Amino acid sequence: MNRREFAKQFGLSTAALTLTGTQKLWSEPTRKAKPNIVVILSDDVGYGDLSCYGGINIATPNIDALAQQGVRFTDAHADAATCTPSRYAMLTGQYAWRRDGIQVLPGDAKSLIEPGRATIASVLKSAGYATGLVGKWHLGLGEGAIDWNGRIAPGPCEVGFDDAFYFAATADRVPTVYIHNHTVVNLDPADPITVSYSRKVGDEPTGHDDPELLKMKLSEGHDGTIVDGISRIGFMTGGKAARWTDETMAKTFTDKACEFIQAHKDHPFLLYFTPSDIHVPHAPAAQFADKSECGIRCDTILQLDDCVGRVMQTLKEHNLLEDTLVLFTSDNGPVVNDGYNDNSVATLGAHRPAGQWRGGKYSVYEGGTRVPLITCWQGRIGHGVSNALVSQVDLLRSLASLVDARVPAGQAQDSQDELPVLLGRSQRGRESLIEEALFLSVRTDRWKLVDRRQRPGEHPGPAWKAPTPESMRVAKAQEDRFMPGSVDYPEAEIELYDILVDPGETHNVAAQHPEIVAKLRGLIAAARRAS
Ligand code: NG6
Ligand code: CA
Repeated sequence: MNRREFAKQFGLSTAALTLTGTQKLWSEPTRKAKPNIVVILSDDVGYGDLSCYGGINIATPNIDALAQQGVRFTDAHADAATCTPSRYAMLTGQYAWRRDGIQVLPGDAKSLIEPGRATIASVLKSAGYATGLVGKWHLGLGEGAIDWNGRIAPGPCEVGFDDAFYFAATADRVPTVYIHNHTVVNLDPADPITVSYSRKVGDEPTGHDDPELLKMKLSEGHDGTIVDGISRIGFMTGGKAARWTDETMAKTFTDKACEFIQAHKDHPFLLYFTPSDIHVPHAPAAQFADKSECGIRCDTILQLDDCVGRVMQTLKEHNLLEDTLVLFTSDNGPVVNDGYNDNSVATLGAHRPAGQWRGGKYSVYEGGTRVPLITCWQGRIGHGVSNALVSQVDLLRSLASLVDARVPAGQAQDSQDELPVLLGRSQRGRESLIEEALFLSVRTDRWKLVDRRQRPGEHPGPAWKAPTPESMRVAKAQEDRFMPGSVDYPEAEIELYDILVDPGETHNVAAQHPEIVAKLRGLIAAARRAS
């Protein structure tokens, strides 16, 4: 299938962007010298999860409205197939695989972003922006042993956020409490919090010992402390008054996001809004439960869409739509069973979370990192579809360029100024990008190379070993649990796919194109040397 046929089949538009309004961007003074920036980074939302991306049996009218008024990207990438490395790369403009130890963090992990490292927040702050985080953090806190009852630092406020309302890691990890800047919200000093990832603390029931108490059964891991009928990864005790309710989390975060907009409506601001949806545990508010056609996981998509709608409505109410660049994206590809038996697999029906791409979250294939990305700035940028190759690692320099902020020397080494592409003025995206899952891969507009000898980290792990029939069976069974019908299991040491004719990554053509293999492996080697 060539690109045009492929686009036709999957409802993608190959038409050039409508660039009406784009010229005005640079010639007319904006009402504000510096536009507000709202980055909405959703969790585990796949390419096929939104109706504007051709999602089956799902309706996301608010996100679709962004796409109708802005630019919808078909080849946009998170930098990793899991959250922590992906978010690190986006915020710092540095590929996470350059450093050791950047993997999905427990809730008590220490702060990952070193003091002094530039982030989108610190760069925009230096240009006079008010900077806010609302939502999931998952980049570590403190310097080692965190005292949850005292001052929690360093954290988001030490890397550029003026105001941060967040939780530490994921909704399925302890501690299940909100933090505002440096302290746990609603903490009763008489009921102090203790957290451990290595041993049971306190005497509360756990998923392991007391499964009969669960309102949502676990399928893997997640057998620690039961909070609100759902057992989590890790153990906690205390902090009863501070614990969140899963079903109200989306509303709580969206309320905070809207309050931040309102409080800063007269001053340029960056809002980094990171909803927990649609990560597990899937526990939507009653308003959304059972409302979708594809099960509880899809119910959380409806909830996410509603949150996006509320943020846009708040911008509208304050007359800020023409002063605000909004970006919507996701931190990694989709997963269906991520450790809880919530019936998501059985109720999925025809919905295909990763769209036409192979694999999903955790996967080295396109489904792991090819995510929705929409940019919207009413009346200021063109609207249409862009097939340019773009990466979240470029946000830092692109946004710095937009607001004329200085990026400190030696920082954000992997970030490129791709502002014209993000604003729909150019369709010429990146020449290449390196992505990480368990292994590194490299993409150009045409090719994708997976190199199983290259592992993330400063000191890449042991060289790849050829799979045995048994190891392939185990890997395949594991993948199938995450994404029904997945074909993601180890095949060869080097894989090369011609994405334009083989978007599903089914035919490894490495043997036919040794020169392309050498060139792409050379790109990874050169990037590693530049560390
Ligand atoms: C995995 C968890 C998964 C999820 C993921 C992080 C198990 C079996 N699986 O280890 O449920 O929490 O980590 O997701 O415990 S991410 O989107 O933050 O990367
Ligand atoms: Ca994620």
